[in-house]
Amino acid sequence: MSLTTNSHVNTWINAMVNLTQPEEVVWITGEEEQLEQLRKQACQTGELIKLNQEKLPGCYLHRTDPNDVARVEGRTYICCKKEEDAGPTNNWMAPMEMYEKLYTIAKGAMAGRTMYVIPFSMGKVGSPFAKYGIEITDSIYVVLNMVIMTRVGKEILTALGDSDDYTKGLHCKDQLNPEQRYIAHFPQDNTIISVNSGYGGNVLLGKKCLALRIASHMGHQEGWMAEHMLILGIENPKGEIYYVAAAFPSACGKTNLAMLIPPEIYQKKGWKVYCVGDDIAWIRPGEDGRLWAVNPENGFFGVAPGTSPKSNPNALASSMKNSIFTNVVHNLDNNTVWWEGLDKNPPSNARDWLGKDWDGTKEEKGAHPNSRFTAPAVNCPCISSEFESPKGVPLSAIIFGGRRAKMMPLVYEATDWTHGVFVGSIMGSETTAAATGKVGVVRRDPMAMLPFCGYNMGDYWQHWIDMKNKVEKMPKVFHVNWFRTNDAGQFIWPGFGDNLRVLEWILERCKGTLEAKETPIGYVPFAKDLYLEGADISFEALEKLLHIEEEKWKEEIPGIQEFYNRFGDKIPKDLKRELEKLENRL
Ligand code: OXD
Ligand code: MN
Repeated sequence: MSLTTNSHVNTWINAMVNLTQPEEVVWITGEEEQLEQLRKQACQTGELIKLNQEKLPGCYLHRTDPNDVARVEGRTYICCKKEEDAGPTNNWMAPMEMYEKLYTIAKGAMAGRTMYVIPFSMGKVGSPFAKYGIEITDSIYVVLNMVIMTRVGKEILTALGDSDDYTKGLHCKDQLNPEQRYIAHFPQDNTIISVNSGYGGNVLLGKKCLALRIASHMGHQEGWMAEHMLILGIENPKGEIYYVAAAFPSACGKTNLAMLIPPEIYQKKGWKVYCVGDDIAWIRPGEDGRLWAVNPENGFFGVAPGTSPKSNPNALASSMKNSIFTNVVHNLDNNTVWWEGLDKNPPSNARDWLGKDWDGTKEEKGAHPNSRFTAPAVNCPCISSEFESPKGVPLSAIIFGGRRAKMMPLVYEATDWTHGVFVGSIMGSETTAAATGKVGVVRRDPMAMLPFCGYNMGDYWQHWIDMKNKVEKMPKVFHVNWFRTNDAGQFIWPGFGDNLRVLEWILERCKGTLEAKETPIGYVPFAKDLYLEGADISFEALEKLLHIEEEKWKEEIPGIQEFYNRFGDKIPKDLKRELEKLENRL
């Protein structure tokens, strides 16, 4: 029976029931009793494995189909009426054509299965900035992940009332056929349809699909921004807290930066870091002339491999209760989990992410490189007191970053907002396992939004530029690169907690208390201004990391030009001008 009298919702649900023909329809109320029943059921069918409840209370393990382990950018579509509104970086199909294709796939796809109806909110329920959605799915795994990642339950329907202002999301696992897998967005209808996948980024429709692709379109219409950014608060020894947002491509350390532990010497002085979000920021002009950011999510969908007590103890602690692990190693000796980089002691009696016997001596990795933990944000030891604040936090700085082994300095600052938009637009990064495709090749990933911008990227850049007319005190814009390597292929910058040293410089620049070196690409720190005491890097190595290799930058220009040319008339004039200016300065 429906949980709401909202006729828009009921008409749509009925249509989807007629289409997919489920055996039963279950509305998710958000109540623990119902969720516990679903967990039990999923354990009976093998969809979930209940882990050691003493060591990992409330935790479960799931394995996806081996052909279904990452986001599928090649099969992700923006289906707006005009192709040019999707732009050259998105796959496009006309809405009617895509609906027809997907309704043919979804026809009868839930026969013999249960349809779960999940009312959810991105952002705090009742906040003027929250966006409501309803996801229909035939997967208990999706229900339980959505419960962690978003706010789920009856109260969303109460807050929605009779309104039709909600995102419709249909997800059918169907046969998990990769040839028939589609993640389709209909921004003009506020609708998402995802078929033939069970992998988080493709099926937790509140996350990439709503909170980035659909929300970026909404933000363009409504005068705000939906960004692929972490948000963190930094408290200095004076007790002042500053907030920054940072955009890095998938699997480039956003979760690590968002939960950073200050180096010991900083801790002693009283520095503290608070996590507001690790993946998505919704950013709006505030009444006080600043930009304010909220994290619309309620949990973390973090990459497991590499997460360790050393690299990110806060993420690890977050995943130690009420969490779901996907595609990691199952340690059979104590019914816990393991992944590469957790520690140096792989279990000797285990199953790998495929469910095959694994003893840690094999060359093949035990956990999939894109294996994940889904953990409630409230578990995070450094979660910000502002995490639930409906109005969010004011931003002092916006930081872009990529994974670049060569050329890109440790940090540089844009000369003004428009130059900052330029810096974001030319971001490049080596690809990772978060999406299917080749790993380690440099691709342009503007603002880390290449796979997530729900409209023409040229219009998106113009929207960024125009924000300066809406906001008096714009945050300063920076670019960082933690990933420069030496000739032996080792990282030069120690990274992790030591990144606070760079953040300190950034905050000083925001306050206007430090001079910086003017270079053709922007302002770069004088090496003496980065505090190195206690860091495992020499002054000379730091100088190298801050050196601008002008010849290499010149070589980048044709690639940027070529990338910009793809946008034709949509490329903002301001960005073309910034590119010319860069060329002239080099
Ligand atoms: C993610 C991603 O899962 O960016 O956050 O792929
Ligand atoms: Mn992400």
